[in-house]
Amino acid sequence: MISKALIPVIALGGLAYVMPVTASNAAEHFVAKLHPLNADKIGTSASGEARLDIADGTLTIAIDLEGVPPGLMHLQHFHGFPDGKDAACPAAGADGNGDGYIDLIETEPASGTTMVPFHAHPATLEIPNDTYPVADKAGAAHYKQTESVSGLENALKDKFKSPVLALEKRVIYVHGVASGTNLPASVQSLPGVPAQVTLPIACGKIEKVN
Ligand SMILES: [Cu+2]
Repeated sequence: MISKALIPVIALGGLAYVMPVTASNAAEHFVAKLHPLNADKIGTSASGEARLDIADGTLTIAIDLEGVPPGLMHLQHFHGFPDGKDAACPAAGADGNGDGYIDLIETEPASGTTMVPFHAHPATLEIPNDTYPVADKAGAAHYKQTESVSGLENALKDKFKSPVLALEKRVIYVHGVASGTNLPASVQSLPGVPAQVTLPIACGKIEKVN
């Protein structure tokens, strides 16, 4: 039988292993409050929060959404400028062609380009993918994924010559309305991708928190 007198000794021994915490493995935390885009046009107001945490070389991303068009998959990414310019969500004036919609192409001057996808394999940087989250019938969607920071940085270096995550300089976008949604032909998208898939429905600036 183990004497109770031994327990404090064991506890102290454990403490000695936990003590040498250095700055290099301190966790970093980021949050993006996601605000609706095009809500007056699509008839639903999408909002939510993204949390990004970096610890021990791993990025953990969690995104919770409500009010998104229900029952369909929503593309979500961080967008930004590979040259390090600070990205922002679009102002109301971003609707350059005046059709009442802020489409994906019209977000580029403020927000830059699509960089990292939030689906099952972010470090692939593959934008077309069928593993983005699917909203439930009530318009809620939840996403949680981990990815290697070095894997992401290597991929960013290869694709954009920009080997840094620089999360505070990025914005998060959520996209997509039902495929049957009637959009004017003036709503621009990526080549070969229906505007319904890429229409921005929420955006939030990533900010560092303690
Ligand atoms: Cu995007």
